[in-house]
Amino acid sequence: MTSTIDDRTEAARAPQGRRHLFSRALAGVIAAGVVLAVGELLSVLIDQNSSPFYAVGSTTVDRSPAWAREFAISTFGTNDKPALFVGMTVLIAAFAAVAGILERQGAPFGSALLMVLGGVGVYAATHRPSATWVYAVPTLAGLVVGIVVLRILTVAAQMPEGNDGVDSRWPRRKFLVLAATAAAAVAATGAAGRYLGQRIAGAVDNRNDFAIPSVVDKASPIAPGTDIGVPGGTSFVTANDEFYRIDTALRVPRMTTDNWELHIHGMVERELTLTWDDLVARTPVERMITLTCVSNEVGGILAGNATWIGYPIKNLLDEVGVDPEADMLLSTSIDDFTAGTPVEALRDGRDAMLAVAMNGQPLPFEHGYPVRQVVPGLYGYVSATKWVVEWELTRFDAADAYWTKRGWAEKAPIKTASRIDVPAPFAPLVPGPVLVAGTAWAQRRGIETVEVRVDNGPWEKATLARQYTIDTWRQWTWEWQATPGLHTLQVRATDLAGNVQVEKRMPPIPGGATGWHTRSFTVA
Ligand SMILES: Nc1nc2c(c(=O)[nH]1)N[C@H]1C(S)=C(S)[C@@H](COP(=O)(O)O)O[C@H]1N2
Ligand SMILES: [Mo]
Repeated sequence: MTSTIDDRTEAARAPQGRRHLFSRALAGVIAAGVVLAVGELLSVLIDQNSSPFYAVGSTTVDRSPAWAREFAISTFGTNDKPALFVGMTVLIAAFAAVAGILERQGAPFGSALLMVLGGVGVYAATHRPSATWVYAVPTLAGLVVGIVVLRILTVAAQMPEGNDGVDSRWPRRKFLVLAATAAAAVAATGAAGRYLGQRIAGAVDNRNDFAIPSVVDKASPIAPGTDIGVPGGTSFVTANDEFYRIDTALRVPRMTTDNWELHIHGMVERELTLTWDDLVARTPVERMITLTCVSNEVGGILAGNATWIGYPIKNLLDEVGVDPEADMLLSTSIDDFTAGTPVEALRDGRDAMLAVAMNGQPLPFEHGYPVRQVVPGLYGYVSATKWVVEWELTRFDAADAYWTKRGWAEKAPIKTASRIDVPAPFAPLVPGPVLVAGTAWAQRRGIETVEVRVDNGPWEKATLARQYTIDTWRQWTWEWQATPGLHTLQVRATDLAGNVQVEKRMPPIPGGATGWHTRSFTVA
């Protein structure tokens, strides 16, 4: 079948060969795209975990060791998911291009390679939590269509070109037409899959129709002097669309209040399954609480403060009657993330709640719609389960939660922390008074003092904004008489329990980073 090419002179063969190589590679990439798109479309009918692309991505996330998560978060921040998708796409495209180049009419090496790729998809899909053999169907069907496409494109790419100038244009044009058709099909199928997925859930409408529960036990108003509004500083309340997002969900679960239920079981006197109506029949409270991620580096931005409306967890625990031997509430989300929270922390009087509203809005899908946990004083991974659907009362010596299995600490109270927000890094400064400002937090303990020092000089007390509660962060300012040259500013906080922020630089694993936030400035 390559005889036509072999008949040519050396001179004619070179560009021809390169073009064929490109066409073949493209054919492989398109075929792989078809596998994924068809898989995606069919997964809509089964479960998003049965989509090959999603399943492989989620498996990668779940099987990543602790250092890989820290690398991803410290390198890409909250863009860790797009980064994973881009990485996967590049890898799959490279693999598929090789498959396309290897494919021959009589020797389907490329098809074999696609099957290997498909095998990875089938493996990932059928090994997702709660998967059955049906989860293999989208990938397998995609594989069949993808291989057919690869065969057709390979034949088209190998069409002998006529010796006269007119005919020789046809095979290439035909290939281009086929390629364009396949690409359009890929795009259309992918889009249809995504669209259908969202529509079927009906979640967007459900959220739009959501009625915020009315609350009697409201959060106290923000007194003057709490949010001092330094230009460029961190605002006291974090807007929902600016609130940091950290989770393992490659696709945000789109639940509705209709399909939400919380099943409470384990070491309890009475099992209980709460529907949405059951939940909202209870009495909600409104509180302002600052959340913090254990992966937050010293000076990092993985913390946010919001007003939450929710149902006290303590009341629900009282309802089911917790066995005195149970010391852990293992909460599970719809996508099988788990957190282990000390029962003690849920009953000691702090405002631990099943939250349903955030800053006067229904929870954004990214932040757990329709129900998530909010527990003051504990890092999110041990307490803040979003899309929560199951509670098991158990023991720390009997169960391990998602991140604990991967090397993080079993219990994780938030560490006393402070950071410099203003001036921004590399801000051009001139000698004279410079307003330095920032935030400090020590949820459950509260901030007592914040101190700043320049070039390792004596610590000087910053001016604190009014403390809202011990469960929220606190703003501070300090006036610096800047002199020309390069200077290093450092900040540390002391909480109301007398703990000085730990100086020693430690990474986030296993229980949260420590160290004093440092920023250098050139004053000219
Ligand atoms: N379902 C689910 N809930 C989760 C997580 C997750 O991966 N899945 N991550 C936790 C972590 S590590 C943190 S820090 C908080 C972050 O909440 P946010 O994204 O609303 O800021 O959610 C917690 N709840
Ligand atoms: Mo986190």
